[in-house]
Amino acid sequence: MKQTDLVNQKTEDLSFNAENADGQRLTTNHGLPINDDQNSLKTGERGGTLLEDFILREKITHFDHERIPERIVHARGAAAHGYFQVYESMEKYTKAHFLQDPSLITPVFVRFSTVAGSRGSTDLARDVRGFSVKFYTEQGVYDLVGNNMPVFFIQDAIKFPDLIHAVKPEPHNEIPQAASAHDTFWDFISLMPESMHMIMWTMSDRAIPRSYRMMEGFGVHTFRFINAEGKSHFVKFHWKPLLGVHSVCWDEAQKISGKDPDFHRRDLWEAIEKGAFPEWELGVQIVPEDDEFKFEFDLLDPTKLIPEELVPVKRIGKMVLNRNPDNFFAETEQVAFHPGHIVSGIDFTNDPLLQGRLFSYTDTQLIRLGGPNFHEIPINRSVAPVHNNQRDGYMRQTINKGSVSYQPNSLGGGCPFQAKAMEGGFVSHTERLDSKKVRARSKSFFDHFSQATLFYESQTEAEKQHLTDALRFELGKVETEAIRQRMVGLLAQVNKNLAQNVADALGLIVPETPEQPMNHSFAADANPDDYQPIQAKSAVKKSDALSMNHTSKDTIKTRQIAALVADGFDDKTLNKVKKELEKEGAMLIIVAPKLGTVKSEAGNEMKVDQSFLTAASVLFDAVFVAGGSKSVEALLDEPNAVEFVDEAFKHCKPIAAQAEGVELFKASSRINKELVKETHPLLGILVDKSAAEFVSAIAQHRFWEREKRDKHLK
Ligand code: HDD
Repeated sequence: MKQTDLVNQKTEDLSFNAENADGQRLTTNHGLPINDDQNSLKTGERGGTLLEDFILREKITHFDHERIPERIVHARGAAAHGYFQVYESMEKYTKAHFLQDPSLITPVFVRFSTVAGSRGSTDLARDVRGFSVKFYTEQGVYDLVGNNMPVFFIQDAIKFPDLIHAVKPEPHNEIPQAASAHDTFWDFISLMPESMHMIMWTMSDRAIPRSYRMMEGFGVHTFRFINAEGKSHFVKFHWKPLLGVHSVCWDEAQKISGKDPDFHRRDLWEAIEKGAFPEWELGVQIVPEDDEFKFEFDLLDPTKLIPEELVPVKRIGKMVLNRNPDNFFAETEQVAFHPGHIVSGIDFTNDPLLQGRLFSYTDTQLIRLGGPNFHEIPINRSVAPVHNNQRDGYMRQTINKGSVSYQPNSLGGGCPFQAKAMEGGFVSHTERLDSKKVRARSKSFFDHFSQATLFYESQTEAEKQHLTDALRFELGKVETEAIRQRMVGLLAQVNKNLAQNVADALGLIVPETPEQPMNHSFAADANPDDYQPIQAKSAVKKSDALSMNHTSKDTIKTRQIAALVADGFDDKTLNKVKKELEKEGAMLIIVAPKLGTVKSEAGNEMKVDQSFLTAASVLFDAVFVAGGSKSVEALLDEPNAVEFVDEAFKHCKPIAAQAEGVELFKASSRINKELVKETHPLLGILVDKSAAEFVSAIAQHRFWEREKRDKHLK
């Protein structure tokens, strides 16, 4: 069966609500055919409109109510349908039905998002990305509501509203949109040492992905797998993209935000439309219960990850996204995720961030979707049968029959009856709890820096440079000097060189003996000395998995390459390159001074895909300049063409030229003439090289070696 033909259970279920107007008459919402939808009912052609006009009223009223509140966080998103299949039965660890049988296909709906911006904001903000997966399993809906970073800013859900108030646009002037580079965010962070590990992630290039299809996903919290014997193992969830993990650079991100604020949304949509279905493997890190206290960090602390060197990630299945939604509002906007939607075989831990989330998500859907029946909205509807005694409420769709809506009952024959555990009935994991009721934080959560240091020190020099520059940018936008100074103090706890490099750019100094960072996560009456951060010794000094440099770089599938041409170009070589790139699953886009067609030096016509007015190098992964003296002459006369190459070079993308095409490189003010003379495959600059060499350069994604470096990036 072809994957495109895969009609899964959920697609069929959604089709019951699908509307198709092909060949149909226009009607009111109540089915009355409409004769005139162009004019309202009036007292004479030039007279007032009549209140009687029910067609006008219905149409305008519906329009007036078309919007629902956007999500308080993760408002901007894009989603797709697909399926998941496990590689081998996981029965040893979990009885979750969808993880037992490799031949079982489980439908999924996946929504990616940014966190801080509103619905209309740019895709390319420096931000965490949401990665939510809804599995429509035969035993009910399971939601894995994660992010593209494995840790979080805060340890306790009670701080979430504070975090979000701090990062959202400032309340007096609603500035800035979709950006953390402002005073309130860094004020909060500078007083929250527990956020430092997450700050390393958000200041890294992970916060500006090349594509949703090239991001990792993480469940963040430690969850539990429960097997048929009731035995529990701790588990951390990972999504590993088969295209590798790749980012853009910050200057590029800012430009893409202007050129195409829908860059990620469009990229996901187009890839699926072209049949290049994005794929991720589901990975798990499994920890036996007996090993709960084996680590120097607490498994319940969401600001910590388990280094893959300590517990390897086992890849247990694959997810493929193969269908775009039919309607953005009905599906992407109305989908309601909830970490509390679990299935038998999966359970929670006492992570205090997770525990708070278990309350928040239902609560938010009640206001966002308007009532308690949001589970009946087609995209949220379970494919497993739903029977219970919950009734009524706004917009109820189900017509429950009979007089019985209570348990126990005899009039309904005791139905719906409770399910035995062996029949899939959910049984909460039994956990021994012998404790006092306290409003407090565990001391095992007090090491705020060692994993931040581990992250920073696991990065390559280029990645450290980008992280340093991101902090310089963000703190450079902060107006209150005391906040910047506090941040430098916190960074000094992570890595002295990092703090020094950031401080230099801000015109600050790192104190010889930095002040003990302030922790504010304790009660008014507590003694602050009892709550100061501790420094644990990390069992791992460097973790390759934390650096994107170690990601897979063996494919150019779906990469977009711009070919710069004008009349008189050499089509023979261009066609060779095009064939080779397309063979590898990439796309060559013809960019020329104007739309229409270009004529090659051999007199052949070629369709132009984009002109220099609509295209920009930031929207591509690599650039090829075709040969042909007339073509190159025309391109040299086109300032946008020279800028195209110049910018692609600046953003460390592979650039290739054939024959006279090299003149465009020479015209660039940035490209060092010496580099062009020699041609440097190691720096991604290719002149008169084979198409195969170009392919392997594109697979490298970026050549950060081109960038100038700061000293002391240790
Ligand atoms: Fe959350 C949405 C991920 C902590 C409260 N969250 C939301 C979405 C994602 C996450 C991906 C978008 C879902 C969608 O696409 O519709 N959130 C996380 C992760 C967290 C996290 C990975 C930490 C590990 N969230 C978190 C906390 C709280 C919330 C601590 C509240 C105490 N999150 C919400 C929310 C949202 C939400 C307000 C907004 C829209 C929605 O739920 O449906 O309830």
